[in-house]
Amino acid sequence: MLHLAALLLHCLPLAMGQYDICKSWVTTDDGPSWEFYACQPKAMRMKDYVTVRVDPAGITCGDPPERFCTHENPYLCSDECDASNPDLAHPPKLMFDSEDEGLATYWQSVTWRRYPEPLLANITLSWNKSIELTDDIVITFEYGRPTIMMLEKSLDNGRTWHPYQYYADDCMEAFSMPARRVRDLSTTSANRVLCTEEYSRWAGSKKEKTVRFEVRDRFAIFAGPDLKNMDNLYTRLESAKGLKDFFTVTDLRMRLLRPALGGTYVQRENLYKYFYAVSNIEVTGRCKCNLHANLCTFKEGSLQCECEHNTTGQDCGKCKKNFRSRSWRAGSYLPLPNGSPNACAAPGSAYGNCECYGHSNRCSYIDFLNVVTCVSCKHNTRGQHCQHCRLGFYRNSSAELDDENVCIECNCNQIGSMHDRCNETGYCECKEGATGPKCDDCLPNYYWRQGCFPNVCDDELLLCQNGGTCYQNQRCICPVGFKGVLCQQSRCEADKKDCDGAPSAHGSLSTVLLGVLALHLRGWVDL
Ligand SMILES: *[C@@H]1O[C@H](CO)[C@@H](O)[C@H](O)[C@H]1NC(C)=O
Ligand SMILES: *[C@@H]1O[C@H](CO)[C@@H](O)[C@H](O)[C@H]1NC(C)=O
Ligand SMILES: *[C@@H]1O[C@H](CO)[C@@H](O)[C@H](O)[C@H]1NC(C)=O
Ligand SMILES: *[C@@H]1O[C@H](CO)[C@@H](O)[C@H](O)[C@H]1NC(C)=O
Ligand SMILES: *[C@@H]1O[C@H](CO)[C@@H](O)[C@H](O)[C@H]1NC(C)=O
Ligand SMILES: [Ca+2]
Repeated sequence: MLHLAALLLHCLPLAMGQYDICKSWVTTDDGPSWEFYACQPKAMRMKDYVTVRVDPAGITCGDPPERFCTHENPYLCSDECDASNPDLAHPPKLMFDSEDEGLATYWQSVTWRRYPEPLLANITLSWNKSIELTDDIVITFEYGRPTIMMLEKSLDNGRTWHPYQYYADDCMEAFSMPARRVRDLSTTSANRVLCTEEYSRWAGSKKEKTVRFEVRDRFAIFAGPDLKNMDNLYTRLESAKGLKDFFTVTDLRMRLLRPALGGTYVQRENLYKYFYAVSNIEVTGRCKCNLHANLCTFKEGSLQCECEHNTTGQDCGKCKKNFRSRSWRAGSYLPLPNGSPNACAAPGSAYGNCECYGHSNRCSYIDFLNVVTCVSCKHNTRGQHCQHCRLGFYRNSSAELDDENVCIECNCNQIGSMHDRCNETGYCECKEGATGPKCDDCLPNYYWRQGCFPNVCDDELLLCQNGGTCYQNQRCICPVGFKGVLCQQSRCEADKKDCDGAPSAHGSLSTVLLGVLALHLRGWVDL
């Protein structure tokens, strides 16, 4: 079987499908060897791998059992939802089953019996895996599409959410946004989040059932109407910032904000015809494997890329152990048509095990020490294996040795610290009076003035004399007639006679204090 696979790989023309294979066994002048290509898994029906959650609790109909009507037949309310009867229940899983012979199975909400309180429901789809959308998201509503809804997405397994598209029969009224159509977007606005009125207007509940998130129309901006020019799309996906991420999701959420009304007004006397019913949610996409895998399998409840190119991780987002002689990189669609694998590499064979943790891709042999050492370590690392942090940096304890963020700058305050080095937890060594991890604070009784200086005066330690008052612990404000740092000296200009007399009783103390102060004040008195 393996032989056959190898043979097939060898024989299959590359043109069969773009980026379909990760490697092939080729014969060159130097003999046969593997050649590597950028590769990606096939697109799949992602609804088969999804976990769904519907909020709030109690929004699914049937507990207690409830009757409902339809817009077509508002006074013949014979339909019943009963969660305890499998034939009459409408649980969330019916949005993802395969429909037999046209008989729609659907999730259904409770009716709008609490009107005018809004009827709100969230349907959250989670994959626990990054997915790249390759076709439209299509949501099918039985009994009418919502008049207001919103699509949100997450890229980090539901930790943060972002608007993806707004839907309303009146965008201005519902979201204060002008109505736009995806078809009217241009190459520079292909990843714009917009509000559309195309899927919310009443057209009879049987006729128009679908709400779309138009992936194809956005692709067509680059690839042309029939998506014939995929090369152009792939080129743009590599070069336009944020474009790839725009089509990438780990989770999707439909926020249903107002049901179909079947007319302009809500008929209060018959609220049993207002509810949501979703029969299908189609999401077509491929696992995001960073162009390092062409297979994605469902294992232990989650999708996982089968990584090639000596990469590993759920998305092939890092290099395998012992293949870290250069930093990990995603594969690239460019140059066309086969792209670049950007494979992780084992340390060069010439230098047995020169491990640089991905911070250098060069090793050198130092003759007189008889060691092989990494050259030009990047990411602020140093050492034979780039395993230490440069001076002025410290080890990031939450990062692996091969992480680009492994070394964090000490950032010692230049004035407050002795030097720009810090200890293993990022603490700098402070000069006298300074404190704090970066030495940018002062100890009590010191104040900051381009460094920490002791207080000149305060209410406890050093009092201003002769009725002077302490100003911001920095200087004494002296009463008329006195001067000096502590107001210890009387002014004599007014009455020369006094100056000829003996110094005041406090003279000797003042002199001592002045001496102490002079030491501390040198730094700022003349500033
Ligand atoms: C739906 O989700 C949004 C966040 O995406 C949240 O603010 C809102 O309260 C949720 N609504 C319901 C009905 O759970
Ligand atoms: C998500 O996927 C990861 C990696 O496959 C797995 O370790 C984790 O248990 C999964 N989490 C959930 C909630 O399924
Ligand atoms: C990955 O490592 C294996 C050895 O385990 C090697 O044979 C193969 O060529 C490597 N692949 C790439 C793409 O470097
Ligand atoms: C430490 O490393 C982690 C993991 O890479 C990173 O998320 C974090 O930002 C790093 N911390 C700093 C301060 O750079
Ligand atoms: C770093 O210095 C701080 C403050 O002096 C100290 O609390 C901490 O224990 C030191 N860390 C190490 C690893 O020495
Ligand atoms: Ca169904």
